[in-house]
Amino acid sequence: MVYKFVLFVLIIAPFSAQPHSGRTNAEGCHTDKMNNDYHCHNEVGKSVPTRTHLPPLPENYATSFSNAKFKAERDVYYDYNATFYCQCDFVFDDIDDADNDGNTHETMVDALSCGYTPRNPVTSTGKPNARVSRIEWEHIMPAYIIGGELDQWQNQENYSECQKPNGKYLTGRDCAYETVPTFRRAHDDLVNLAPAVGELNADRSNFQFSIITGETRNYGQCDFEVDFNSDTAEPAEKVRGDIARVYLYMIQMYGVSLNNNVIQIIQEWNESDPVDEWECKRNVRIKKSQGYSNSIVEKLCRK
Ligand SMILES: [Ca+2]
Ligand SMILES: [Ca+2]
Ligand SMILES: [Ca+2]
Repeated sequence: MVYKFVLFVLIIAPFSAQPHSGRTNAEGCHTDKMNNDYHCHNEVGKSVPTRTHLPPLPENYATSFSNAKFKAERDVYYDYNATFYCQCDFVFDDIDDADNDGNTHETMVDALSCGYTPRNPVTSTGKPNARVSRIEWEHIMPAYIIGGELDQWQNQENYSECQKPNGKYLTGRDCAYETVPTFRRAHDDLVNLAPAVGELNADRSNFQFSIITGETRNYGQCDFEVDFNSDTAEPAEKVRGDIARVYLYMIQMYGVSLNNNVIQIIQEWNESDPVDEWECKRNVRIKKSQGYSNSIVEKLCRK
């Protein structure tokens, strides 16, 4: 526990060091009424947001995951049609019916725009793989990493609220979503959602990000690797910082804990890929749409 706390201090302090006055309790912590935040101070007086209280739920926060996806499309990505990992062009509505299936209301990825070649163009049953041409809203930090350790996720049959009228139980993820408000908020947070090619979202699954030896190109020119042996994925250099800052935010906002190796990688990625215009713009739009956004990005964009 102490180790975890020290780690937290080391990670978060550089982004949030805002010394201020205020009476602290025996653990050096206090409630900051102005910011509606409970946090602690280390020995050099720097603010460390070991957050146990989230800000009040903003009025305009997503009311469900489908509402979050709707908000992401309408308020954030309406004029920025590039997928997160591969920067493939896409449209939200395939009005030209590029795949000739009669559906003009589906998302459509322009594979040629980014040199993407699907790893699995057909499914195991021999049908065209629908996930290669559509975008899906990727949880940059997978839902499993956010809430997979919750008892509601692991042992949903202990929760009567998670029993359906037919006697069966919700999946662990759905049970956590229905019964743990903090998880629900984290799950629907627009900061953590980005449009990705469906196949990449599927392949990445809930794998942790890491550096993978070599540069295997399983997706054509798209610089994205998935190692199914070590359950890890390696994103392109230009999105590593974006990912890192989402991770740092998820730790700070929702108290997600990660192992030391991952922390080290995200710290490096935060340095090697600094914020750019789009990342800043995205963050401003998210704040407007859901009431709050990534304060780490906000500060870096002000510099
Ligand atoms: Ca179509
Ligand atoms: Ca790579
Ligand atoms: Ca970047």
